[in-house]
Amino acid sequence: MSKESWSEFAAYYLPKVEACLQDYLSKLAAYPRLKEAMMYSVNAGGKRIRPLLVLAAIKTLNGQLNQASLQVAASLELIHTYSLIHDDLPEMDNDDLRRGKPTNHKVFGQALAVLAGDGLLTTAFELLGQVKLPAETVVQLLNYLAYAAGPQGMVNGQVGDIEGEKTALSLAELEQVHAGKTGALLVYACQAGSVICQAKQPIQMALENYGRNFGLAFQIYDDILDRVSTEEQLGKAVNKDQAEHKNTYPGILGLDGAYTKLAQTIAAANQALVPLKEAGYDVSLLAELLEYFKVKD
Ligand code: GRG
Repeated sequence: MSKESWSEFAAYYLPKVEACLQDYLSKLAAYPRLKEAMMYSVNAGGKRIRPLLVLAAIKTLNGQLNQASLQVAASLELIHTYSLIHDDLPEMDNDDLRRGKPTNHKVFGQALAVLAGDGLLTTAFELLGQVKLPAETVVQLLNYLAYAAGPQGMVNGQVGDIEGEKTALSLAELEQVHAGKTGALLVYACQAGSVICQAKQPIQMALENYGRNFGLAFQIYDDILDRVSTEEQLGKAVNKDQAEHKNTYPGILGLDGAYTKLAQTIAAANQALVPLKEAGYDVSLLAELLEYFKVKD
C-alpha cells in the first residue's frame, strides 16, 4: 500500500470516529437534557487528536482499523471531553469559551456540566467494555485507561496544576504535572495500539516514549499558542496563563526557550520511532503527526 499522508488518514477516519461517537451517545437511555449537555461538548468541534492517535498507532503496527478500533478510539475522546468540561468549571479554570463556543456550564449550568462530565467519563468505560475484542485485551485496555485518566495520571496532573498555582514550579516539576494532565491520555492512545496489536515489549516501550514526548510537545505548543495567538484563532481565552501567573514553559524558559524546548521534544519523539523503524514498521504517519506542532511565523 502506498504511503498515506496524515491529512488523508484523518480525512478518512474522522467521520468514522464521529459516527461511532454519535451512534453510542444518541442511544443512551438518559434524560434528554443530560444527553444534550454531553453531546454539546462532544460536538463542539474538537480536533480528535487522541482518537486519531489511537488509530494511527494501530495502523503503524499493521493492526485492523475496524469497528472495535474505532470504539476504542471514541471512548478515549469521551474521557478527554469530560476533562475539558470539568477543567472549564468556575472551581477549576473558570473558562467561558471552549472550542470556540460557550463552555458547558455557561449553557447548561454548573450542576448539569458536572453531571455531563461524569456521564462522559462513565460512558467511556461502558463503551470500551463492550468492544468486540478478546476479553483479555478489553480488560487490559480498561485497566490502562483507568490508570491514565485517574489519580495516577490525568487527575493527578490536574491536582498538581492547581497546587502549582500557589508556587513557582521548576522545569522538572512542571514536566511532571503535564505528564499527568496532558501526557497520560496521549500515552494511553499509543498503549491502546500496542495492546490491540499485541506488540512486543520493546515496541510497546518505544511507542510509549513517542507518546510521552508527543504529550510534552503538545503542552509546550499549547503554552506557546496561549502567548502568541488571538482568542479568535484558538476559540478560547488567550494570555490567561500570564495574567494568572500560571507555571508555563514560556514563563520558565522565555518564549525563545520554549520554542527551543519544543524543537528538542519533537526531535525526541522522532528518535523514539527509531526502534519501530528498525523492526520494519512504517512510521511515516506518526512522524508526520509531529508536524502538527509547527509554529507559524
Ligand atoms: C478535570 C481531571 C481533569 C482534568 C483536566 C485536559 C485537562 C485536564 C485540562 C485542559 C487544560 C489544558 C488547556 C490543557 C492543555 C492541553 C490540552 C489538553 C488542550 C486541549 O486539548 P486539544 O487541543 O483540544 O486536543 P480539542 O478541543 O481539539 O479536543
